[in-house]
Formats: sequence, structure tokens, C-alpha cells
Amino acid sequence: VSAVPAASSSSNEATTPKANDKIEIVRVSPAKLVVPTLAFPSISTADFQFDLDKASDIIVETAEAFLPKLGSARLVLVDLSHGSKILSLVKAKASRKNIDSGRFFTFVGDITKLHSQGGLHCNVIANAANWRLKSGGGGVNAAIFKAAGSDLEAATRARANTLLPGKAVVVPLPSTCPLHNAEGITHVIHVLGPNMNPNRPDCLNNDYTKGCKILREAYTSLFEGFLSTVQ
Ligand code: AR6
Repeated sequence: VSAVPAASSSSNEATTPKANDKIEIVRVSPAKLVVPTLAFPSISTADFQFDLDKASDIIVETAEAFLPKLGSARLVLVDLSHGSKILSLVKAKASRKNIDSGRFFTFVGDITKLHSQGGLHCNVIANAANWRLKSGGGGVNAAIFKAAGSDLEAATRARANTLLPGKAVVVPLPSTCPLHNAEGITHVIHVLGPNMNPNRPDCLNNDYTKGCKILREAYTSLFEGFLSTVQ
């Protein structure tokens, strides 16, 4: 991609090249044109049944704490519908804290189609994973593994076989992966959140002291993982 420095004046005279002027062509790699952006779903609040109000506090507080470490990089909380309660709670709480809405915002869309369908460039996405890091199940985990094809399963296995609650694992996607070449996603970060659903492993039986601690750890691990892809 070639780019010339943007015009700094509204006057044509100042920007029109003259016969003897040298024009410097600056070559910028396509990856550098995109602001590093992490799109993440609300961890644990659907299948894992975590309280939405508590989760929204934790999302806003951990995002606020991380933004200063991230340079110009952006954090985007994603959900499927305009009626998403977690998106409204987070949006309202972030606005009350005057968090820069250009750096941390909410977005409605399928996390596997943010560029192609929503026009949003995100180079990293998070997955609300299960402890076995297996494809399938439901929710966002099933959607991400399906969209990424077998490449994600192989790349995940190369990094880890299991995940503890509160932890995250950063998985680089090969360029052959459909999520990489169609959506521009270079990494998936699997995160395991706390589980409040008695029908899923490691249920915390409504212990929100433990649950909140683990959810906070999960977002901290996620944002640290994202930071490692930015540096
Ligand atoms: N794009 C964006 N957001 C989505 C999408 C999508 N395609 N699909 C779901 N969400 P969940 P959990 C939102 O249930 O509660 C799995 O089976 C959804 O509306 O996926 O952490 C795993 O294997 C919600 O806001 O994750 C685990 O066993 C958020 O993503 C278990 O579920 C998280 O919902 C993890 O449960």
C-alpha cells in the first residue's frame, strides 16, 4: 500500500506539486493501517449465567484500568443484538466514568463477521471458551470455532490443551484461516470465565465472592494477552 502524507492545508497552491518538487512515497504495511483492536464478548454472562450487573462493573473497571497501558489500541465489547442488556449496562457505566468512547465502546454484531458485515476492523477477538478448549457447545465458542475451521483447533492445541477459570491463552491464526483472510483477525484469545450454571463443570454455586474475583482475573488475563499482541 502506498500513501502520501495527508495535505496539511486547505489551499491548493500549498499542496499541488511543482515540477521540481520531490514527492516522498511512504510505504505502509496493511497491518499498520489498522488500529490494534480487541473485540470481546461478555465472558460468562450467557451459558455460564453470571449476574449481568456485577459483570458490567467488572468489564468497565478492568477496561478503564487497562486503557492507559494500551497506547492507541481499542477495546470493543460485542454482542449479537441491539437489545443486549450487558451492552446497555456497560455503555451507561463507561459513559458515567467519562471513559474515552473512541478507545472503549460497545458494538452490535457477530464477532466472527465484524469486518465483513459490520465494517469494524478488529485484529484480535476473544472467545468465551470451555475448560477443554474444545470446539462446539454453544454460544460464541461454537461460532468462532466454526468460522475459523480446523486451523483454530490445530493452532489452539499447539498452545494449550486445557484452561483454568480466570486464565486466557493467546492463539495466533495462520494466514490460511478464513477468520484471518476474510476478517483480518490475526489472534484469537480463549478466556475461561467463572461458571454459575449447575449443569456445567466447576459451578460456583452462586459464590459471587469467588465468581467476581475470577471474572476480574479473566478480563485482566485477556487484556494482558491483547497487550502482548500489540507490543
Ligand atoms: N458474536 C458476538 N457475541 C456472541 C456471539 C457471537 N457470534 N454468540 C454469543 N455471543 P456464551 P459463557 C454473546 O454463552 O456464558 C459455551 O458453550 C452472548 O450473547 O457464549 O462464557 C462454551 O463452550 C453473551 O453475551 O459464553 C462454554 O462452555 C456472550 O457472547 C460456555 O458456553 C457469552 O455467551 C461459556 O459460557
